[in-house]
Amino acid sequence: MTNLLFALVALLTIAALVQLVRVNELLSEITNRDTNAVTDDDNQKNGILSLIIGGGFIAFVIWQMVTWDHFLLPPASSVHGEEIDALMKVSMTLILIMFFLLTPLLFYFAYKYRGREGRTAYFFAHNNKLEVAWTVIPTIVLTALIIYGLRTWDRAMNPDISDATVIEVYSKQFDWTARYSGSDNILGASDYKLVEGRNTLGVDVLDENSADDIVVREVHLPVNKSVLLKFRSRDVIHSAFLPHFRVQMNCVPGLSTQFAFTPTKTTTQMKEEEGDDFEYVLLCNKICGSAHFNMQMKFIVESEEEYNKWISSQKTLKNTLTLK
Ligand SMILES: [Cu+2]
Repeated sequence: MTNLLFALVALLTIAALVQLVRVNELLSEITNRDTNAVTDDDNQKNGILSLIIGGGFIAFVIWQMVTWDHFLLPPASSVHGEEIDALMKVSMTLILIMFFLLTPLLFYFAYKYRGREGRTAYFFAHNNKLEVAWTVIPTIVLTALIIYGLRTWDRAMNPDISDATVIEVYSKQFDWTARYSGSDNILGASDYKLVEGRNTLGVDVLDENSADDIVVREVHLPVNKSVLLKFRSRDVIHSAFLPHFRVQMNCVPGLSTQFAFTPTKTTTQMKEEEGDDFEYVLLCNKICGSAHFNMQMKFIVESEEEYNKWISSQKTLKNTLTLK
């Protein structure tokens, strides 16, 4: 019913506009004047409007930057994250300088060179110096930026993982489960066909690497130690997103993906900086279904002693699932 009303309003609006144009046409016939002709007065009005809209737009951008700044993420809490932040800062600085330089000029020129009776455009065909300048300068700046970006990406995606703690992050509609690889640092084999009863991850209990694996619903990490997350999905594509560590990776059914990083700040440190209710979270960043919004898991970064104490208090799979 509401949709029908909307459609009716839209239809009537169009009809009204068509009638207005028709009235205009009739008027021009009666007064013997071309109402479509652009006059100096029109240009003057449009020029000033351009100044007002341009100025308003830039003011709005500045207002957004000031008002919504606190919604931005705090500085990265991982080694590669700091490099990504630096890259982001350089890119954004360049973009903002160009924006605040060019946008006011664009609107000002629209006003300054507005049409006026008797004024003709200056015919400017070619200038080699200008052509070279606006080709070479952006080429140099953008090439440098791309090389810098590729090197940062390469370092983030290919870190040394030789002594990283291996943890599986398992996604399904609509929650996360993690599996530590235990004292051998090797995850036991798994298969979706083995998902049954309490074996929600489909771990192969006959694989000897499974025995010391630890399944948890909250991930603890020791600070300043490399961790390798291996992602699996049971049903649809999910996306594991750890915003504070600048980590994001798709979890794809039938495929194993991974991401390694090193946390640099403990949860306690972050609480001191960001407020008592701060927690590291793993979120799903793919709209994967109706309860997608609620798909999250807590991550806790702590000192090595605290971590060791916690992990040794957790039950291994040998103790939770029956091993034959
Ligand atoms: Cu999801």
